Amino acid sequence: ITAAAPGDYHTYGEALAAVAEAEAAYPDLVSSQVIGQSHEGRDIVAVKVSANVAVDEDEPEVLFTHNQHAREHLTVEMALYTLGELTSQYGTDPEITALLDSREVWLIPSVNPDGKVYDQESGSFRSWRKNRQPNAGSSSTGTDLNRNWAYEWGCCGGSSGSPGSETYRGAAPESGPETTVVADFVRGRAVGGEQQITAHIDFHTYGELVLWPYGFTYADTAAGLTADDAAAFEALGTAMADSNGYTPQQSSDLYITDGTINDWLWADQGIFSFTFEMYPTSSGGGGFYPPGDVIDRETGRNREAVLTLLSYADCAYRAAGLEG
Ligand code: 0X9
Ligand code: CA
Ligand code: ZN
Repeated sequence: ITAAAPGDYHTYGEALAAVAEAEAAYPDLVSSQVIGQSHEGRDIVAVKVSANVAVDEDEPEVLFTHNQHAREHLTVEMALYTLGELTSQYGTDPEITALLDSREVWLIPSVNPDGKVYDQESGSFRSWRKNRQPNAGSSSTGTDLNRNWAYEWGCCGGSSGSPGSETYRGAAPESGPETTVVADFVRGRAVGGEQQITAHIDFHTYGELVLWPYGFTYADTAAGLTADDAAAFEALGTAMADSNGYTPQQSSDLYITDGTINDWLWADQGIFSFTFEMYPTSSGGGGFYPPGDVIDRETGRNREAVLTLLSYADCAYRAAGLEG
């Protein structure tokens, strides 16, 4: 397998340019906004895609987050694929047309722009994972944003308190500015006390997995996660995995994590929140840096899974045959 070159993937700047192009080409469908800045001051952008995009309609909202981990560049391509597919197929594909007529989609193509730039800016990739925030009293840089969320932060041996670790949880929950920006955006989607976002995927690489909460405990049910909730997660996660060939499992079955976005979005915000680990599997395929010629195949591979999540955004329990 040929290793990827940094030029095989959109840079942060090129990704923002692609968003701006989509917004210009489809002004009734696409609207982007800067929701805050990274540690180094780069814009973190959220892209809304829906019919009548300028109006906040009373429709279920679905969030897709990408690139919490710097080197997982394929996930940014996934955001651009979804944006391209939804826009180009609206009014042509009946399923996409019906979904954009009844849902509001939010894409955050890069949660960690500083890390992405750092990983990609020199002639060769740096295998960087965390953000680029300095740590007081340490020469090590960076927080693992996916250990920095404010639910059961650092509870359970699923993160590290050492700044040099790849899974450093940060000095406090939401100490990473990028975590706070996205968490504030989510909190801001509550209207009259009701969270409008009902479903979410956080895209990572790699492993070809569909994962759901909790990550902090091996227990199948726990505080805030009833048997009905767990059944809905499993049914919807399995339905999505049936379409892309990934392996579905509770995230703790992979390994214990604490302070992840999935656990916070579910426990604190009541959002059906999944992690997708994209191509490749753990053996072969180029690891974090698959060659650019797999991008179309491996983003398009998730088309049906994304549409399935959108279709159940009115009631995830329906996937398990439950009323909710
Ligand atoms: O460890 C992570 O943050 C994710 N994997 S990655 O290789 N992209 O870093 C997985 C998080 C999902 N949660 C659990 N596995 N508990
Ligand atoms: Ca709408
Ligand atoms: Zn990751």
